[in-house]
Amino acid sequence: MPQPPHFPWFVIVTHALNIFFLLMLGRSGIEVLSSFPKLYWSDGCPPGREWARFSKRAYGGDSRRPWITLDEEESWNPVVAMPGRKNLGLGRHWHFLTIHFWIATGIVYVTLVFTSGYWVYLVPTSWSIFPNAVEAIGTYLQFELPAKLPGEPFNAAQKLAYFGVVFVLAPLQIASGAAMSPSVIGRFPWYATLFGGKQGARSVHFLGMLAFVGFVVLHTAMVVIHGLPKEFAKIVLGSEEANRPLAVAIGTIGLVLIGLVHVGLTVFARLRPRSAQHLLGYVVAPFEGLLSRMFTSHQNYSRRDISGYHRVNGYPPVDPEYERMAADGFRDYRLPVGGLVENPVSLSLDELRELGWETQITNHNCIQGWNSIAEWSGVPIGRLLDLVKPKPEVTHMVLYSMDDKGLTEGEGRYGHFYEAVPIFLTRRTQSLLALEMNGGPLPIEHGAPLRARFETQLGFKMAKWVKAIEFVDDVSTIGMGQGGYREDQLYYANSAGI
Ligand SMILES: Nc1nc2c(c(=O)[nH]1)N[C@H]1C(S)=C(S)[C@@H](COP(=O)(O)O)O[C@H]1N2
Ligand SMILES: [Mo]
Repeated sequence: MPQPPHFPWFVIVTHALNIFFLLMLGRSGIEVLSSFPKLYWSDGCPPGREWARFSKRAYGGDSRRPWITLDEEESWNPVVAMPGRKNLGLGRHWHFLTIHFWIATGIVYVTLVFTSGYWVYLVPTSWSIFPNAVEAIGTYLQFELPAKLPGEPFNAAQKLAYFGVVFVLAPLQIASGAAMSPSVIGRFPWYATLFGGKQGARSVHFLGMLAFVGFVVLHTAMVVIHGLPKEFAKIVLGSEEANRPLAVAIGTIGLVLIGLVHVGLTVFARLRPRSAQHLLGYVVAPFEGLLSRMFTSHQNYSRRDISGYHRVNGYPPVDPEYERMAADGFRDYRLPVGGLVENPVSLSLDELRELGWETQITNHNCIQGWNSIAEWSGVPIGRLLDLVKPKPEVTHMVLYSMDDKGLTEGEGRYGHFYEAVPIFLTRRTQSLLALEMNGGPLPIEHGAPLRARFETQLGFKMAKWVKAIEFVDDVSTIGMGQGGYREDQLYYANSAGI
């Protein structure tokens, strides 16, 4: 086979795309981090045990006032974060949208690397690459340029660095990213343990991001050291001998365009968040929905795994009626279940218990990034469905909650919490209406007297303080019509499998 060109077209194109995608993944990833700017090595995120904290505020599990994890969110600048200023929902949308294209680009690149024979320039085939790379670095440190490997486009240090980025760092980011998805770790709990748990995966993912940043900084510095016009000629026009001023002009215009597109998309997301949510949702939602459909929860942690402290999200209801009910142990609480059903009912807690009882120890994944393991006991939702018999046209089960966010959350939010859950999730294993937690009655802050559990979904779907349940064939007339309170007010995705 003839030697492939040193800078073939596919390297030029995928390199340019990567500049755009990595910038997007980095910025949107930073947005995700801003919603819970703390990193842990152990699941449960024990308060005070973070190994890194990018926030001045520290909360303790022993705080007197109940505090919620939305209070831990930081507002970061849109220059760095995409789209910035506390928009986790859209940050995740941009991240997941970009992942589609970044992975597709990677597949095309790696396929062409191997089918074109380009791999010989990229994949070291001898251990001598290590001493040679050390020698090359030594040469750089003497302010000289090391020689290229014979007949190849790169010196040993470059070859090793590029190999590491393509075949170690990028796959590690993909693998650690997947280990944070509730549907993946709900179905394959062992997978997250490869990274030391979800928090380990989150920390590895962050360190991988830093490695990418480090690589980009060094790589850019090297372009300058090697001679920017020459390097641009190679990566823009494919050859050192190409017209260098032309290459610099095209390359510079390309970089400016990438910057302008980032600015444009950021401004769009900030000014028209609902349009951005919908537009991005077209691409992201099928992917999220597929994961939720493919995987059911098979979690079976042991009592030893239960987290010592379980974070809270959402302040409990503050109305006197709730406080009165709580004071007498919810004795006269009744759960109305209606909508498009054959047999509407209204059940007391004792009547609910008689429908069936299950206990499970599972991993709770908040969209913000923390997790916690707890034991939940209650009624399998399938039993409730057997009783009320939803009609065939039903698409969602809607859980209405007692907490009015306008009274507790601020930030311009208003209205009662609710979440609509696709009907296929309700008959899944480990889908519960929980009445107990860790062997005792459900505590007020965790949703007493009744909260939902969907163990492959993000936490925000698991409505607490459930007031009523309705089966519907259309969610567009409920709340702001986005399928849930967090979707309405925080632009979260409607499906919550990743
Ligand atoms: N009614 C109601 N349910 C809710 C919320 C809320 O604010 N109100 N927050 C949700 C979110 S974002 C999460 S992560 C979980 C947190 O459950 P926990 O407080 O028991 O840990 O509850 C979910 N259910
Ligand atoms: Mo959450």
